Amino acid sequence: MSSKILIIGAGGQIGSELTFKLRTIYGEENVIASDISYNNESIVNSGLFEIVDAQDYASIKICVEKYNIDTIYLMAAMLSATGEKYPMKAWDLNMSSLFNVLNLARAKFIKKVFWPSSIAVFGPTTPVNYTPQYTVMEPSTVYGITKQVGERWCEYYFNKYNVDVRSLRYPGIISWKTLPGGGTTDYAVEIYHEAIKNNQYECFLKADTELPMMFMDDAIKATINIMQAPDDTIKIRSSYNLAAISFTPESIANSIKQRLPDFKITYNPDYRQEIANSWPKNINDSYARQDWKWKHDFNLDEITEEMLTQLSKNYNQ
Ligand code: VAH
Repeated sequence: MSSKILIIGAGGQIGSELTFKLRTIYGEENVIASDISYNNESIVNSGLFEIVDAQDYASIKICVEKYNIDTIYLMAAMLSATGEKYPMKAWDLNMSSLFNVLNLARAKFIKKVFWPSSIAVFGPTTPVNYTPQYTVMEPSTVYGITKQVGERWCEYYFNKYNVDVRSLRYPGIISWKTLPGGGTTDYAVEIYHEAIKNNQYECFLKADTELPMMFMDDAIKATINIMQAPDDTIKIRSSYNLAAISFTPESIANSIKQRLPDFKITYNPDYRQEIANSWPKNINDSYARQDWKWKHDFNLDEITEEMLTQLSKNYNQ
């Protein structure tokens, strides 16, 4: 019998694309999208949708029982930049939503959980190059703290209550279908929109700020892969390092200039520079590649080609 899946936070950047992908794999009747609002009309109007408050255990449980859900992808969170503006809201949302879903699994209302962590779990004392799976982790953002603590709780619920929770430390993710919100890596999405609209972009990070990044298609592939992997191949129940490429604002601008020679980038670093400075430049994801055969597909120029092609259509250019 097919899985019955609930995506919490389906209106967001990753949640929306995950919803469409899961619908093609498991069938529309087996995938329920949910969010706190009806804002993402493409999600609301394209399949089963429910209003679910990730911070309200009863709200999630009602939906789980209504559709006989067995798997939850918890994609609702407050990201790094917004989290620094509203630290206690970020803590409350990111932690209460995780506990709600883990406790539903502990109580056997559901069988399986996906929960996204992030390279934001690493901090300024973490080795920045080829950052290993196991290393010093002193995150300096609230978002990073919630992800570090969340990883500890995921591993605890697996060891103590045998909850099948699986997790990935996502890098910055680039996509064109749904705008990201409140992230430090969002510049790598904004730059393509501005290139198409105005042929110029003022970047809020310095030119040489190297960060781990990934195209959305790779992030969705990794998420599906880890959730479909046989139980005995998942050796890490905190969260797996996950990597594809790393680049700087300067290198993404140079990639764009190969298609748009007159594109201009300027730099005006803001508070998000300090956040980016606390994160690794690139990630060692050898455990994911070894345990459940992860491999990425998209390099920077392929991402640029796809982003500019799709956004040109969206802006009717
Ligand atoms: C953020 N996009 O910028 C997220 C991500 C690695 C960064 O977790 O906050």
